[in-house]
Amino acid sequence: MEIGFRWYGKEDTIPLQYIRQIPSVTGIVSAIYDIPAGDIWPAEKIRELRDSIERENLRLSVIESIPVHEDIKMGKPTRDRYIDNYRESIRNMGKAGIPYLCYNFMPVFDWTRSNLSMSLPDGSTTLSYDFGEVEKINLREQALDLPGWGTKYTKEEINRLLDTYAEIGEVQLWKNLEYFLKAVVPVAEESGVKMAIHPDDPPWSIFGLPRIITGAESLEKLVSIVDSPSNGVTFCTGSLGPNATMDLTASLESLLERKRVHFVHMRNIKRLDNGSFYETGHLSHTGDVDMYRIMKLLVDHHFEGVIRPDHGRNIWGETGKPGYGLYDRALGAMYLAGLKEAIEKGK
Ligand code: DNO
Repeated sequence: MEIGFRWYGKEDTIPLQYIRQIPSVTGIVSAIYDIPAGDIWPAEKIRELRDSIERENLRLSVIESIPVHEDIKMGKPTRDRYIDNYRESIRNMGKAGIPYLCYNFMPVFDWTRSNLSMSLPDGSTTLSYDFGEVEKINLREQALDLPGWGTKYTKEEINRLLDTYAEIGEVQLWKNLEYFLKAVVPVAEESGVKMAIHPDDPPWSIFGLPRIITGAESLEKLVSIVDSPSNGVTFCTGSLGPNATMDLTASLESLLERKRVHFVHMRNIKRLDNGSFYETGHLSHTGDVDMYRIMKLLVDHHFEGVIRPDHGRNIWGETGKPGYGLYDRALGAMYLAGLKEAIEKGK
């Protein structure tokens, strides 16, 4: 198991040199951010990214993410062209020797929060999700721009997307995912790349858009669609944690037994009433995710993939990209390394 750290490329305010100084971190999780969704990632650009990381004595372990073009998710006739491009990007990743690819299949919006700076009693701030508040948002009336979405839409575009996805619904979205996986997983396998879908965050439908990667059953269903080690999951404890009905450890164990977990996002959340939640520090007792049990399963199953501390709070006056400051994520990495050492040596 390798401990990785997400880095947003040269634009990131956190330099690789700082990440290198976090004891235990050897892997970098990154992406190329200036390629439009749907275009091919050229081999040369991937190599450049890889080499810039290796020059700092780190390694590019995971691509998070190559975005899946909306036409693929919607099953439009144009999808085949974008799927071909995706396959080519995977081949190029393989040639550069990058082993893991994290992606998601969330319609239109990636992770969603209602507050980016909720105050905690210790004076830190964190990301939170108020279920009622998000329910009240009418996207047809109100423009929104939240982090993680990467794309801005006009009112007309949003309306068109909402209408199209309302027709698609969950059943068809699964079919579109299946079509995509059947086309790309064999190429990933040939290329030595392991794909790892990221669960929907939060794990339920928002703004009337269908969302399907929401819990234990959907993860099992996903890995069964194409029976290949290249068709796996990113087990994100903070995305799945808000699903109060899910037994995270049972699900992780089953997927580890099937050897389909390639990447783990370690993040803790605290559930509130009615589906609301906020993100806590990484330590188990601050939230609802038992990080010790997650790490124990990874160690016991000789997990060979990559884990990374996920979103941190803003502490020590740090400002910056929501969830992706240096300090709290570095504390998270150390906590995870400590858990790992204790479990390994306690055996
Ligand atoms: C949020 C991240 C997600 C993730 C994508 C993967 O912090 O975990 O944005 O990168 O969903 O495709």
